[in-house]
Amino acid sequence: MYSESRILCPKLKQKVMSAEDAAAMIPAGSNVGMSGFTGAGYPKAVPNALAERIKQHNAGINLENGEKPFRINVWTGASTAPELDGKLAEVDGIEMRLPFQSDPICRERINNGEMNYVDMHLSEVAQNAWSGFLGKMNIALIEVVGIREDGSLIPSSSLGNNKVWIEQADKVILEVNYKQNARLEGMHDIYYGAALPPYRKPIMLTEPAQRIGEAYLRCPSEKVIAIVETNSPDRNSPFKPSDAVSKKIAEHILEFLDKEIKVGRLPPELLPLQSGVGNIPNAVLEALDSGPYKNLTSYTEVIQDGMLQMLKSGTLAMASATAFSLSPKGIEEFDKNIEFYRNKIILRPQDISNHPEIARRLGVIAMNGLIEADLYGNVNSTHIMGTRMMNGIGGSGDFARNGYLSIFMTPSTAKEGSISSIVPMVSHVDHTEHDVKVIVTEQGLADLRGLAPRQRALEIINKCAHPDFRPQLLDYFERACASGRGMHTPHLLNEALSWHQRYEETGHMLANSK
Ligand code: 0RQ
Repeated sequence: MYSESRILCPKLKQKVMSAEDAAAMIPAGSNVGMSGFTGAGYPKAVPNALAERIKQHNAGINLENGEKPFRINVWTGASTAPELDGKLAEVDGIEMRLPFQSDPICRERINNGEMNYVDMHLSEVAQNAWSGFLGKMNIALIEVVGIREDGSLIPSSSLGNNKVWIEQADKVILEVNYKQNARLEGMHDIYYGAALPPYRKPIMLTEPAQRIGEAYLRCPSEKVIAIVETNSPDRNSPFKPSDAVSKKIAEHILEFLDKEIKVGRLPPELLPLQSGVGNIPNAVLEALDSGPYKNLTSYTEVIQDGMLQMLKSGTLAMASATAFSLSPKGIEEFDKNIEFYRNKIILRPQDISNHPEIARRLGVIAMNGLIEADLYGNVNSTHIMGTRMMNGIGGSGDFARNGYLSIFMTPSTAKEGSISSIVPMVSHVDHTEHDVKVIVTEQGLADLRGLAPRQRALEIINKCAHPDFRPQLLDYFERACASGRGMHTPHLLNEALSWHQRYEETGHMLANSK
């Protein structure tokens, strides 16, 4: 099929088969651990074939006779792509999904109550699987770049939880993707020293550039039941060019970092950067790249286009992550110049890329998006109007709580100005006031460090809220303070969530909107 085989292990060569035959080996009700993290390194053929099998099976069953629909539980590293999450969700083939997704069809099923979703800190998935909290893993379905003579695996464009899935699963199905660049070989660093308490030792990683593990995934050949050869690219959408709002947010962050350097709280090369995915984080990276910085490092989850650009210009000396999350243009750039990037990027398992101990030791500067923040600095990153799941907490909590600086950023309004991102009380909490150090909107930056709750409220209203919503926020705050109830964190309990209620009833959060 291909001019040069990437399956060098003679024993495993005999296991090559079609995606349909491999999918037929996955029983209904299985817990399947799949590779994939932010649209990189996910299996591309078997999930599709499995979705087709599920569709046919479910069309032929009689629910009234007690026949059960064919569904599986899908565990991954993080989000995948339409070929995996989208296809399986379309045929209603997912019973339970963890730990992170961003697929529109999955989202709809989750919010309609048709799919269970366990939204977890990404650093904790491996430990939870090891401990047995998640149940028994039946099958690991992993994309790799190639299989070496000794049966070890060359990982693909993401590592995620692949090490743990292979260790935990009874059986392994591999997809060897010829489209992935063969020169990814050697870019991974897989730590094999992790253990459960009480046998856990410190993970001695003291600099982002340090290697503490192995370049290949160990995989007992006898576990491998099928190998499918594929030739498809990772699918990610292009980034939107920075708009005025994201540029303004980036400007505020740069000004803040400059000030921190001037007063000696940050070194000139900053501290290792963690950056969430999306257009605003990418705009911040672009802005950093046009600043005076040199030799920065990153200790993050995902390498996006902005980081490639920073590596190229020398702004960034190296980047540690668990996955790529590149636009089609970014993939082209990476493939073209892979020799340049290969020794500047290290991909690690996500329990190491997001490890709380390491994030705290390195003093990461965490920069993530939010959906809404409240007057006191609590942040909701996941739930629209308190009930509807957007994506999930992902790695934001791993870095926000353990980083040296935890910055959250958002436009000050959503949905054409009808929603304020700053509300009296968040309708769901992902990051508590104790973990959130800085909030930034295009209006300005609120530095919450060392402030008591009422001081934080004024800082957030005055610096971050959109002017249309500022008077209504101040009015709420002042009446809460005057209410004679607790003055530490003043609230009017019968009004705290009234902005959300009003939006759902009238389509606007302002009390007197037309
Ligand atoms: O919806 O496109 O339909 O208009 O939410 O909002 O402003 O485009 O921002 O794409 O950066 O996402 C928090 C979701 C922000 C993301 C979140 C609507 C808004 C739009 C998206 P439309 P934006 P972003 C590393 C770190 C958690 C995971 C994480 C996220 C859509 O950053 O998933 O940080 N974070 N991981 O209109 C109603 C509001 C709203 C709102 C925004 N208050 N009410 N709708 N929207 N605010 C990566 C990993 O962990 C893998």
